[in-house]
Amino acid sequence: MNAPLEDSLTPQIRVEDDRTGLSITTLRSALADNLFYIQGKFPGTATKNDYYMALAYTVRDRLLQRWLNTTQTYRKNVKVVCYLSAEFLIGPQLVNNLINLGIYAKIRQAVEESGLSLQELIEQEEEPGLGNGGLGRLAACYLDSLSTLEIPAIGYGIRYEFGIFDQEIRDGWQVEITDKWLQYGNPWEIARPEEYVEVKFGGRSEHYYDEKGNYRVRWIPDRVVKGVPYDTPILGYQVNTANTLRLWKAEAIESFDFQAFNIGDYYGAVDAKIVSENLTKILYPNDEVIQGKELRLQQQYFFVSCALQDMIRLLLSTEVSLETFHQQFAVQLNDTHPAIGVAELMRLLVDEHRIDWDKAWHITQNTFAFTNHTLLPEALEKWPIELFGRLLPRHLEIIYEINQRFLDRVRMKYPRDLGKLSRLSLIDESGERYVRMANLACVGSHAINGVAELHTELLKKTVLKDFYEFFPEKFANVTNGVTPRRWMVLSNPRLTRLITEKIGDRWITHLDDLRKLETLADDASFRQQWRQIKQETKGDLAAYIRKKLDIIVDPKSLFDIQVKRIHEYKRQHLNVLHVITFYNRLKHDRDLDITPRTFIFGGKAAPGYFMAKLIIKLIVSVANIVNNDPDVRDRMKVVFIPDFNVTLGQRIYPAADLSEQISTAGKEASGTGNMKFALNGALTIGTLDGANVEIREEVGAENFFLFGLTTEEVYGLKARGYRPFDYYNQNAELKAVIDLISSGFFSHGDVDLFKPLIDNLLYRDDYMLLADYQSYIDTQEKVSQAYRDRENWTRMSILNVARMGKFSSDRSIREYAQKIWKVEPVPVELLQLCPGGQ
Ligand code: GL9
Repeated sequence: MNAPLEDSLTPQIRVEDDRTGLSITTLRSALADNLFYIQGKFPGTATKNDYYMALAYTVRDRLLQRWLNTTQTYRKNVKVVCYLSAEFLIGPQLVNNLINLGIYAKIRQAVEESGLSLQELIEQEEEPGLGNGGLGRLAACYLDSLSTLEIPAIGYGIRYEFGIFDQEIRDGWQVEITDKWLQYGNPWEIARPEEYVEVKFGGRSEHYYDEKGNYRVRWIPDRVVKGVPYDTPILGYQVNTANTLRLWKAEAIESFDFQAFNIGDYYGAVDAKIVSENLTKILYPNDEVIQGKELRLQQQYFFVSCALQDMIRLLLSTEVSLETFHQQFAVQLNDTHPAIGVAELMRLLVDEHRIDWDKAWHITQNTFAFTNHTLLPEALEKWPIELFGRLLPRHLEIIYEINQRFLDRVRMKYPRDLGKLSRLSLIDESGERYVRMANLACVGSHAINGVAELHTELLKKTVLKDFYEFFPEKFANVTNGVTPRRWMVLSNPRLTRLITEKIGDRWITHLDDLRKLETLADDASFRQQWRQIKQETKGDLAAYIRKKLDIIVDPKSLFDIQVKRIHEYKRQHLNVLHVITFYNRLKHDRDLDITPRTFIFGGKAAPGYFMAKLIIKLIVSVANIVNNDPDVRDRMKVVFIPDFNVTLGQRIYPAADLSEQISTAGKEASGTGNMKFALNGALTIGTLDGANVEIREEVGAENFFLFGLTTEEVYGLKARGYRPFDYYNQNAELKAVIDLISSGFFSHGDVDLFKPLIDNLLYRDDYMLLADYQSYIDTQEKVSQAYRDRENWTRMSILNVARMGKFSSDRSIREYAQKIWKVEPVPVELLQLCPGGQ
């Protein structure tokens, strides 16, 4: 593969030495030095990983200048965005940094002249899987855009020792393997042990009068954990800004628990260390619905407290009054996971810094803004009062106080409306009592946003209806976006080169420029090049599939791809119903003139989500039958690609012809995979859900394959009484598909294996697959017909890409900056050069 782009950034460093120089000679010698002095290896004994590490350090050296200068700039009274997220799915760093530094081509030359293959070294990198899916990846795209737009920002999160599990498929079932991403070292992070903070847990609060007779509260914890920050630079695209992703690791405090309680008890002392360090050991692998586990609440509080203490320290180091906190920081809550921050900031301001309640509340409300990421009602986070009070006794008191003051206002506005009161309360008292984190986030923030237009509208009408009626001015929409650097320049170098040849490279930071491709859609030779590139990229994916799975797929067939977390609402099993329908049609008419397809699936299931795991088993079982049936050979293949992650996404999105975005209308908040596919020239088959609605609006209805019920129709049908069995009974082709699964045809005669799935579809079908089946099948037939007219398909593909400008995360971040954070770009100058520089 060639360089995604020619290097264009001239370094402003005057002394060319091993650490900063960019000549090929210097880069080669830096690589050799790092191999020797950092990895401690001679070339003869060095492993591929040693070379990868040496290269990574060579690159890191070359971005430190920008990173340190950025940090300096932010000490000077500028408003900083703090993005609080339990997940950051940043993906591999090497290539991204090469591209953003503009040194990809040079490094490739230096590496190759050293007798190595850059591609091989790139493949050595373990991606930090510190997220589950869309929500964590969105946080990473936003960090990229914040830096590229030169907006001062810090991402705060958790340095999980084990990220999202690696997925293996054994006998068709998902098996989870521990993700030991740190085992060979992480060259991109720098630990800052001297900047540790202490986080308390448990115990009780003590109310007292201070020396001046003021009423005070202090928290006497029964456990203290140390939070140690690890920093990763997030370099913007060809700018000097390199913001910081600061992730916290929990460690034991030796002086506590240790000496005082365990004199002579060595094992007990080590126990304390283990208990503390367990806090940041593992990422919870659940998507959407997170169960109320105590360790999870500990994780949330831990990183949020670390972050807020860090901000306060930063601010106090500049001699600015703490009362300006909200003017110095805009803190975004990525879902309710960090919502405890509202109570924690109040505690820090009131208890520890002695600011009075009203002033502290003003600061708090003006600091926080809250993004909701899901409409699934079962996903609303709540914590049993007993658990909450045991872990965070002072925060529970603060939450009661916030609630009392808030409910007083509610009573003023709605006298005698007890329903309102109980729905808005921060405490759920309908049965066992719970703290409601979404309510805390709404009350403690000045802005609340959904992640796509439809989603925001539905929030206002459903899960946050009462809050919308009470605080309409707080609500806004910010439609999600994805970074074109990773999701085009890095992952699709061929298309990047073609587009840049035609319209220049400004589109990389101003994605609306892609509009200039519209007229080229009518240019036959451009279409030929476009097709050629898609063909080659599909060839690469076909080679990967053959190597990893020993399945031969035809790159000339239509690549129909669904990759995302496995979830019933995302309806991978609706896709399977189409696969089997397609298969049955071929079997019944062997001469059927069908458009050959390769059906590709990928995605992880939450380890405890039985139905999702059964859906994977179904996909793999269908694949095994279909791929070994000579009757359909050359006309269809089914592939489940294991271990879908960022790295694999980079291979897969660019190779798609058709993007499957088929969730039940009203369930997917936005989706971001839908954007990555379309940006890379896939056409979408989709429902009117999440950001699909806006994608269709942008690309034009004629360039989008729409099917299925609308949200209103879904609600209406549910209200009238949905009877999935009737659809089964009345649709012969659907019945044949379901009966084939039930018969054991895909399960070696085992008629029980898929029964839970089938029974669910026939008698419940919460996600209305059967209601949408016929519409989906008919639309898939249109897709097949459209693909036969390759010229027109290419036209539609080009127009899709040309009209994707809106879905850059740069646009999303600009909206957050203007509407919510009130922040401006602060360009970084490379004033203070590195030691040795002049
Ligand atoms: C999600 C939504 O389900 C997606 O529709 C949305 O695009 C992203 C980002 O806003 O957030 N919310 C959520 O909990 N997840 C999402 O993907 N789940 C995971 O991240 C696994």
